Amino acid sequence: MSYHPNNLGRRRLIAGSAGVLATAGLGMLGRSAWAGPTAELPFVNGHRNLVAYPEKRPLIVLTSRPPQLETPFDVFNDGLITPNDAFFVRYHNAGLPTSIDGDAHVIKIGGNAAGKPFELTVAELRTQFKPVELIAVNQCSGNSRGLFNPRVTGGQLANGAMGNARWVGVPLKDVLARAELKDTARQVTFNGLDLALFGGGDFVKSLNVNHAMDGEVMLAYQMNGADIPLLNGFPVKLIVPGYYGTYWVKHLSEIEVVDQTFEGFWMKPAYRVPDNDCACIDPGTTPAATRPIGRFNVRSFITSVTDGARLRAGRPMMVRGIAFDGGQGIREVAYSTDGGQSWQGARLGADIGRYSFREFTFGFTPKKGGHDLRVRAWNRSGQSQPMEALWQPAGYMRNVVESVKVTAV
Ligand SMILES: Nc1nc2c(c(=O)[nH]1)N[C@H]1C(S)=C(S)[C@@H](COP(=O)(O)O)O[C@H]1N2
Ligand SMILES: [Mo]
Repeated sequence: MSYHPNNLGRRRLIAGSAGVLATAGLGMLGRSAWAGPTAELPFVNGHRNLVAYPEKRPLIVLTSRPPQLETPFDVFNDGLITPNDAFFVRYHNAGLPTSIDGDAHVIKIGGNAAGKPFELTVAELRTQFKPVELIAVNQCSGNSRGLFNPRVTGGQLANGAMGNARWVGVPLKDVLARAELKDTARQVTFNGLDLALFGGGDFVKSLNVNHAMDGEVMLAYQMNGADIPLLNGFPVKLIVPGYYGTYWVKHLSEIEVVDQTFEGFWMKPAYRVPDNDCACIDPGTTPAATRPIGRFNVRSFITSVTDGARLRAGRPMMVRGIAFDGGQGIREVAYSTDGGQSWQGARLGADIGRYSFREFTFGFTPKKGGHDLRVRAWNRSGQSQPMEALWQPAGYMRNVVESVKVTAV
């Protein structure tokens, strides 16, 4: 049986036999059976292969088993919403589900602090609850890790492990209400269908119960008006607005309300940051204490001009980019064309939600010679981006003011 990129009802079947993915790995399939156009893309760390996986256009392959795919950065100049087929993919474990019936898929809700455990199919999730819609950025904690200096281990990502989508689903709060939480409830844990085949532990994440009940955390079953692509978590994915992607559990199958702080491997020791204001340390030192990674810090990127570009001297141009933060919303973006010596205000585009990318533009007429373009954003509580890169051992949370060097000829 072959793979069909179009809707098969609500079923996703990406391999003829369930064993194919497990034995061959998605990456191999991406390259052989379903290889789309492949190409090479210049990358800050050298060249990376572009490969088309199921339901995806050619994306930058970091690892094929498990699949880790990065969005080529020019996609972010096409619009504020990241198309489903261009959205980055990140998995920790190789045991991906290969066939899921999207309507019959069951989410189990229980745990020692749930008074009334129950099960819910995705069909019931769609029909028995009132849907909500939210535009929100998903960004991997390690987005831009490959730019760390000194270098750190882990996926050597450039800036494409992020994306902005319109999510439709049901507030987690409404689903948890049916479970009749006990007073002892402290955290809620989330597990998906993918399995650890080679150790490392099943990927399970947790949120404090008040966060889980905030009304914004969502069980999404739609992404940009379509079913969520399999590699992004079909048929249901946890949306944690403003928080790093690690909490956005895919193929969600188990929710447990528990009376303790959950400390499974992917909460501790993994995905923690130094417990201080900058979430950073000096290279070579050890943090005094750590905490689970939380909200996005403020970031901004020029998208219409790439580092190393050659521009036409004397010709007026419009420079465009995007900014976002952990949910306060972007208040201001400033730009510099002289490496940060002088700054002016950029024009902000429409506000389509405080968890979304926000567009900015500014006019620039380059004189002959080199220019160092920089942008810096502030959110509504005055938080901004550092001028010098901060460092931490896991390569999380880079948000330095980036430099785009161009030459006008
Ligand atoms: N089931 C499952 N969900 C997961 C993960 C995973 O390995 N398994 N990785 C998380 C991490 S670290 C990130 S960055 C996001 C990436 O979401 P995406 O692949 O849809 O872009 O998924 C999160 N949800
Ligand atoms: Mo991530």
